[in-house]
Amino acid sequence: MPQKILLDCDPGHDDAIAMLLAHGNPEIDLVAVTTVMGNQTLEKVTRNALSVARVAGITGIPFAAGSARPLVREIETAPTIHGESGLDGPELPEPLLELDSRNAVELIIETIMTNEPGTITLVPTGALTNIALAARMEPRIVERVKEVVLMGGGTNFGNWSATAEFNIVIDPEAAHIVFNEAWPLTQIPIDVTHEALATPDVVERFTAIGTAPARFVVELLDFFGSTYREVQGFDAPPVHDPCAVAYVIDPSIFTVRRAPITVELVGTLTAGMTVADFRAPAPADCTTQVAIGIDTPRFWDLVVDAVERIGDPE
Ligand SMILES: [Ca+2]
Repeated sequence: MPQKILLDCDPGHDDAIAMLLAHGNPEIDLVAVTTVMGNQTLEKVTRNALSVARVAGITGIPFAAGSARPLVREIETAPTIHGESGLDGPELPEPLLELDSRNAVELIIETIMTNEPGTITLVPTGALTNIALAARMEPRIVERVKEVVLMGGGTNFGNWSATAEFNIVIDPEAAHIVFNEAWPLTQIPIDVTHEALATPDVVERFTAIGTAPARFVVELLDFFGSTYREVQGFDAPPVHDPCAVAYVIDPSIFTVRRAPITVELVGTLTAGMTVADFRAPAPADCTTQVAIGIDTPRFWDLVVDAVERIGDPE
């Protein structure tokens, strides 16, 4: 049986590729997509999600928009990395799907409460605002979800500050809620996603597929590669978000370590940092774990295979 996931995202180049992986991989049943401000404004990332749905041929599932700003802090977006649209590079087709009338938070709650307990995995690849609000609005989702597998944070370094990663630092209060609920949670931090690099040989594999969705990926990676080179000094762009989907498909691609993890809210140099306590043994009631290693070739095999399987939807 394919695993049911709800993808909560802010597309975003790597979010778009996470959508393609979730849609194209036969082990995953993508049941809903929700959006949250982050890489760009809520309006822009929501339109991007719907455009990607058209490129990938995703139909018949709800897409809902959620939080337009963080819980406490002022909104901060990432045009230096993702461009003015949030998904600069490829031409973004006019969406065919209509947005669901529910708020993302309602859709997250309804999806978890109307499916069998232990069957829905939440995969957040943006700020954790929607997920935190859902946990507060309907606390029963915490024991009813299968797992939360999120991309965000850094164990040993940051990318938006010296110590903090973008998804967490733009809404650290929301992240604090999500990391401290009692649900099983797997963190995929930048320590491992910085090894998921779209090197020229990877880009060549997408080029060789020759379909419209594959060309879309190549154009995404071209733009993402240029900003990562200029702004962050990378030779090839780290493709963060599909790593969380890949973990759901095949956890053996990652090495994980069980540890209590929480989020710094008050540090003058460390606000928004995820703090994993690696002192052994982890407490018996610890429900969190963090990825500390990735098998990068097997990760790319999954993504290339998924894009190949999507074919040419239009
Ligand atoms: Ca993202």
